[in-house]
Amino acid sequence: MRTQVGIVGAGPAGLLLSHLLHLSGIDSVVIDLRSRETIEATIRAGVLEQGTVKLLTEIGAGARLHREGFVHRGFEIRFGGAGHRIDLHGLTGHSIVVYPQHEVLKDLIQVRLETGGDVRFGVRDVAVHDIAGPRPRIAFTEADGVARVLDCDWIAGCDGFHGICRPAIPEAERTEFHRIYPFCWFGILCEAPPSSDELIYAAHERGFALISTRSPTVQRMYFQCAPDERAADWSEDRIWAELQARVAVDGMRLHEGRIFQRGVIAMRSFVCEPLRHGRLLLAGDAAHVVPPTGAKGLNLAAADVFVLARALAAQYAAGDSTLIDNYSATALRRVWRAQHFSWWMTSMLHRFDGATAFDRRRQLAELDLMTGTPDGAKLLAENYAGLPFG
Ligand code: RFL
Ligand code: PHB
Repeated sequence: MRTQVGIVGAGPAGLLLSHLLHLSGIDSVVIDLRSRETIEATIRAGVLEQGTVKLLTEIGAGARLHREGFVHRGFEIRFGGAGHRIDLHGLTGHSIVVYPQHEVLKDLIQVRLETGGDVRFGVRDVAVHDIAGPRPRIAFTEADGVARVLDCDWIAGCDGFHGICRPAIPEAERTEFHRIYPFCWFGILCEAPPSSDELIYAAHERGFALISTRSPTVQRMYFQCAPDERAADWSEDRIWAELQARVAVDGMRLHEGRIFQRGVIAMRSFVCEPLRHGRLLLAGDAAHVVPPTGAKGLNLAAADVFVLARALAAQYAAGDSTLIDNYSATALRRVWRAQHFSWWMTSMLHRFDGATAFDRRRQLAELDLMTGTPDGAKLLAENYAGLPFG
């Protein structure tokens, strides 16, 4: 088998890259360990930046997102017993759209298959070979048991944080930057009407909480928990008591309902540099991870592959390698800005064990600066709505 770009991973990065390449006349094959059904049912991100929405719209994958997604022109930060609205649209001219990642994936898989895309789900034994030379290969076993070798010009490692592409780069050729946070998020989905028209990020003495949404009848909520917390140990009453306590202002109560999905989510910051080794190009979570507080992970994956697709198109169309040679540096600049923002939101909004009374007062002063001054709010809004792509 042969293709121009072999793509490992059918998450947001891999599928979006494959379609962007197709629109530039470049062939690709996408392979993924998971089945299509599993990919389309896994609950992850919820917030799309304006740049991601624009890109999905331009490539013909935005129709349902515009019909079913919720446009939010602002969000709220709660602390010190009061709510503070960040007027995203007023401050930046941009909004965000709340539309779940698995719905984005359904839309991308559909457009990719409708336009003749080659996406192979449920493969196993994936390995990449000869990545430093001119003819890299991907070996894998198809879902039906047939062993394959895919010859490529380039391999895109879009296989997420636990994938095999990044570790295929010799250790001496990459540098990894890590931060693990001393807490996790307890995430739930529940059957209830929305409690608020906009997302609520709450910094409470008991810890952080986030109120998000999925549909008029399903809500997504999170609260900061200990790293060793076990989701099964919590009764529904205890979960609701914790959420209600953390978001309480002026007698406002969350609408409660049956909790039908729950899980504990690790919080980490991670970057691998550079994003290229020979003919292997990393994008998305394979190369970097952010804590979910800034809602940046999926959006960063989209920004990476936007830059990467443009670079590969210049290489194929005109033999111009300038953009591909600069891919890592170009993408990493935005990656580090998003790393900073995600770390900053996390530091500002969470309770840290061992924090002193001074630390807590300083945190409140920072929240006051960011929500209570026009310059602070604008900085927050610009970063949350998303930096330009490319
Ligand atoms: P993915 O989505 O992890 O996809 C990687 C794919 O590669 C496959 N794979 C392999 N395939 C072949 N061979 C192998 N050896 C393979 N190993 C792995 C996997 O099966 C998978 O299908 O990476 P990608 O495409 O880079 O996309 C990244 C995003 O998924 C991630 O950053 C976001 O979900 C992060 N995130 C959020 N991002 C946002 O922009 N906004 C949000 O509001 C937001 N909220 C979140 C989040 C992530 C969360 N969790 C669960 C970590 C909220 C949560 C709770
Ligand atoms: C979500 O809706 O899942 C969500 C929203 C905002 C975040 C993280 C997750 O910052």
